[in-house]
Parts: sequence; structure tokens; C-alpha cells
Amino acid sequence: MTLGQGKIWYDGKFVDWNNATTHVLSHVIHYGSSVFESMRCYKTKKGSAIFRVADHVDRLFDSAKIYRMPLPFSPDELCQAILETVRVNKLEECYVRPFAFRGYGNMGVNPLSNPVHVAIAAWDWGKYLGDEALEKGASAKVSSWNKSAPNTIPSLAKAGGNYLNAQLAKMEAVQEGFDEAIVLDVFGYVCEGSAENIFIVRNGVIFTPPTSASILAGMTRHCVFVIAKDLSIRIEQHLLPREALYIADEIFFSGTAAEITPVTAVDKIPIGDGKRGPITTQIQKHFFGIVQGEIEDTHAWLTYI
Ligand code: PPE
Repeated sequence: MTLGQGKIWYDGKFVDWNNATTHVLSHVIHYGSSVFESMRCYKTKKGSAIFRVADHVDRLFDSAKIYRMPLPFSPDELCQAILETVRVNKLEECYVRPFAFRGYGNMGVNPLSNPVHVAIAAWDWGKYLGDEALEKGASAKVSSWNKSAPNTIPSLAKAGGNYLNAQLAKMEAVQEGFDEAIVLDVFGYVCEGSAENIFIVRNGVIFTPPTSASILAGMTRHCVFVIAKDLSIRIEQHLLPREALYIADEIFFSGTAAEITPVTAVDKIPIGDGKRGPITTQIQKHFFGIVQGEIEDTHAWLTYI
């Protein structure tokens, strides 16, 4: 990952990387008051293209709305600023992080009078779960931490504070030698990875938890539904008990950072034959085919920069 180079868009202007700073008493630092997005820009034969930029920006506005955080830019202005950030930094392929946060003003939990800042950074970010995971699969552990219960910390908002729970799950998993955590909800049903949605395959059908199961409504998750439909693979949303993981034929994660990553063992139990399965391979191939411009982008997911 290359951090530390180029320009960051900060409240409407480009500033040098090292000048994109904020006061230590900014509300966000003390109370986690930020919302963010992430998206990838892929290099295709027709040039670099950002994946689902407008949909990601819409989700940023949804997250901000949940937290009563008025964003001082329109969705279209932010989409243009995202494209411009990639252009200005002359990045052919990168990860883009637009975010908004409550800045310096008052101390105390009430954020309503603190200013809202918006920034966009872009950098090169390779394979999230390691170079080999896309082919060989990742190992996962069911976390001892649960996701926040409904009506506590809203999962459908992609807010900075959500990632305290994610950090606990991720640290536990990596310190015990696993690549990733799988987190259950307070009732014991499967939610998602620390930063990925999860799918299981059994008898040729793909299953994933519904958006009411304390998960983020992932953009890549939505792509999996569309791709499965295009490939005539049945896909259903169900509450999944923990043991559904162990007896799955295949499991995979989806996410902007993780893309489509097979999970080949959970709690050291091999999933299926312990290798990337055929349905995961099909979904993965189709996904990478579209983002790399090799399969026709019939759903208009790519915006060329
Ligand atoms: N669930 C969570 C909790 C999550 O953070 C992500 C994305 C997803 C599901 C998948 O959503 P989508 O990217 O829209 O398909 N996590 C982002 C942040 C990762 C990070 O380490 O930072 C990402 O994948 O970019």
C-alpha cells in the first residue's frame, strides 16, 4: 500500500498529502463521528474506471443522513471530485476513500454544532486478504465478538465508529493466525466479515444474510446478486446459523477491498474440499471480467475517468 503521496481533496480544494490534517480536538477523534466510503478504480483496456461511484456516493449520503450530518456538497459534486482526485494523482488503479467527519468546535457528545468536513484520498491498495487469497482462499474464525444489536449502532450506516467492533474481531482473528473474522449477531446468526459480506453455497444455491441481519448493505454484495442472476445461479437471503458455515460446500466474502475472496476454512474446518469452489470461481471470474473491462458492463457499473 502506498500512502503519503499526492494530493487529497479537502473541503473542495486539493491540498498536499501532508497538509490534510485536522485539530486533535475534532469531534471525530473523541466520539467516532465520521461516515465513509471506499471504491476501487480499475485499469481497463479503455482506460481507468471507477466502480459504482454514484452508488457509493449515495450510500455516503445515507450514512450521513442516519447521523444527521449535513454534507456541504451535492452527490454530483462529490462524484466529480472523486474522479478528479484519481486524475490529479495520475493513478491508473487505486482505492478511493471519500469521507465526512465532525470537526473542531465544541467538545461533548452532541455533534450538531460542529462543522462537517469532507475529504477524498486515493492510494494504491493491493489484495486485501493477501496476494494468494483470491485463488487459494482465506481462513476465517468465528469471532468471540458479536455485531452490535439492532437499534444500537446502525449497521446500514458506514460510520467510523462501527469499526471499533470490526477492529476487535479482526485483531482477535489475526493474532490467532486466521486471515479474517466472521462475526455473528447477538442472536448467533451469521452477519459478515470484519469488512466483507459473506455468502455460503450449498447444493448449488447461494445464501447470504438479509440486510436486516446487522450487516452493511455492500455494493459488491449487490453485484453478487446481479451476477448470480446473469449466470442463472439461484441466490437467496436467509438468516444463517453458525453451523451453516461448517457444512457449506463453498464460502466467499465480497467487498470493495476484498473483492470476491473464497473462504476455504472456518475455525480450522475445511469448507467443501478446502479449495476455491466452482460457483465462487464463476462469480469471481465474472466480477473481475466486468471490472477489468473484459466482460461487457451491461449494468453501467464503470465510470471512466
Ligand atoms: N461489511 C463491512 C462491515 C464493510 O466494512 C464492508 C466494506 C463490506 C461489508 C462490503 O461492502 P462493499 O465494499 O460496499 O461491497 N469495507 C470497506 C473498508 C475496508 C477497510 O479495511 O477499510 C472496503 O471493503 O473497502
